[in-house]
Amino acid sequence: MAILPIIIAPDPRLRQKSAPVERVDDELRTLMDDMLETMYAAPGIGLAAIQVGVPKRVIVMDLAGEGEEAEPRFFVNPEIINPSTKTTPYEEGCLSVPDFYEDVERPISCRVRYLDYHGEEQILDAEGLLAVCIQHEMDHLEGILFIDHLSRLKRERILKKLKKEQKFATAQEDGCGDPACNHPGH
Ligand code: QAP
Ligand code: CO
Repeated sequence: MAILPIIIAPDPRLRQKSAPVERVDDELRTLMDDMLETMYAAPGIGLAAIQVGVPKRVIVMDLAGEGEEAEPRFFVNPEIINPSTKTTPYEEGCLSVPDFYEDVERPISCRVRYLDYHGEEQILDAEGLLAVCIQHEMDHLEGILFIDHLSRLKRERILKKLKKEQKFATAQEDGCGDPACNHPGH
């Protein structure tokens, strides 16, 4: 198992559309295991493969609370069958949009068809946090982030702050502590 680096917005790789998985084999299970370990280490409750740079339709999730027994879930090629017309807001975050949390309005429940860890077809009726999380993660497969559901002003403000933080982090790594310094090669 391995902890993989998580891609942070506004990295263009997060905007790629993920491709369907052709077969659930040991190589894919290794990716799912690594994604789960990466998500637990963060810690987070859901992670899509594109967040670790792999444009495949794969999601891992675990909604178990602290002190509860782990409940890992794996979704390969998920499809939403019948989202409810009734929607509700939920305050979402994202490992690729660290430290920002905003209300997003989504269908309150949905049915999901997908392949599990063993490649078996499953159908799941999701509601509550499970429904929010599966819809958030399935957005990632289309290159969509939760901030895309916000007003343009809010989204731009968040992206600007993220960009600035990353510039600062890169400058520090490269031995220059000045956030205003953008000399090439520094
Ligand atoms: C998606 O998000 C989600 O900003 C999963 O500093 C979120 O695991 C679905 C996280 C809310 C439904 C409701 C975010 C960790 C984790 C951060 C996550 C952070 C550290 C987010
Ligand atoms: Co996310």
